[in-house]
Amino acid sequence: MQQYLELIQTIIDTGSWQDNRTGIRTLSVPGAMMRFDLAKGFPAVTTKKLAFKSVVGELCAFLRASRSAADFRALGCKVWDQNANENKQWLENPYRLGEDDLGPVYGVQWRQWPGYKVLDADQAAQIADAQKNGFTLVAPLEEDGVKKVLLYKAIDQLRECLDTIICNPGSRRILFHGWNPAVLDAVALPACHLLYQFIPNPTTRELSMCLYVRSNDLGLGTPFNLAEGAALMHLVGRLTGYTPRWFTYFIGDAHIYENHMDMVQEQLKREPFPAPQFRISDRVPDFAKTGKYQPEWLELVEPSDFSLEGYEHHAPITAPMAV
Ligand code: UFP
Repeated sequence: MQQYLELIQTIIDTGSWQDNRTGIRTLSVPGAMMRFDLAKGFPAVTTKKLAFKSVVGELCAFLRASRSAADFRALGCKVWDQNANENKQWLENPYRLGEDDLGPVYGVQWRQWPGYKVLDADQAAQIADAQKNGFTLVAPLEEDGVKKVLLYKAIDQLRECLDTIICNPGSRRILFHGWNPAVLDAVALPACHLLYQFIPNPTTRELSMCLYVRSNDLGLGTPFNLAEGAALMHLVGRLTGYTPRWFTYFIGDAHIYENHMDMVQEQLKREPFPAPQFRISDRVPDFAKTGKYQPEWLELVEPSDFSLEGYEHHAPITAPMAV
């Protein structure tokens, strides 16, 4: 995790102070990148304690397309409580469905991206093709006097990524996106980690991934998001028969909140420990051993299926999350 500490140092050395919606200033740099070789270990922060249970709880909730902070809590992740129930703007939002609701956040977009097509009613071949691909006819429409039809499909982007890794690993189009412009007004928090691209190498059977995070809080967010991205690579690798390799992590706005400065300064004084190993329980089928593709395990996996082995870390440090 030397790269994480180096990025903190770069922000301290070269960043500029920025105001933002939270009311707590940040020291920020525009654009940053880290690249981890997962063959050398799991990118868990060691200069403080990583909230590993919370990380894998959130991942399981995303994989199940959860939109309620109660579901996240039930899986061991409390980080959504404040966003669901304490952000004034969200509390007043007409799309909020009541206590604990978050709107269609991350996992809903990953697994059930709302896809619509408006086709001319006389384009029978197009309509038939869309239906073959899982779109269902919702309603007839009329636009400028032209008869049309509206079709809908909840697109399971993540599942389609796994299918492509299995069937067409040479594809350079294996990605899923969390940033849906049509729902930005209807979520507690617009996606921060938003573009995931898998790059399998069918010769070496190694799976790499690039992740783009538009806005990342180095004190609290980055260690969490890094661990979760790496855990996802391990899970996807297990289900498709690949070994996780290069994890490249891009940040748009990389920042440290003013009230996290003591936390990160303390981390810079600490000597990092070697990277731990990540384990997934034998319960989760290994494609490389069984040769059987079982993508339904994306939903069946439980937080207790994930563990860290040999995780040595310094004392925990907490700091308030900006909401
Ligand atoms: N944030 C992260 N990672 C996440 C997440 C939020 O770093 O996974 F959900 C931080 C980034 C930023 C704030 O400090 O939360 C989101 O605010 P904004 O939408 O204004 O960028």
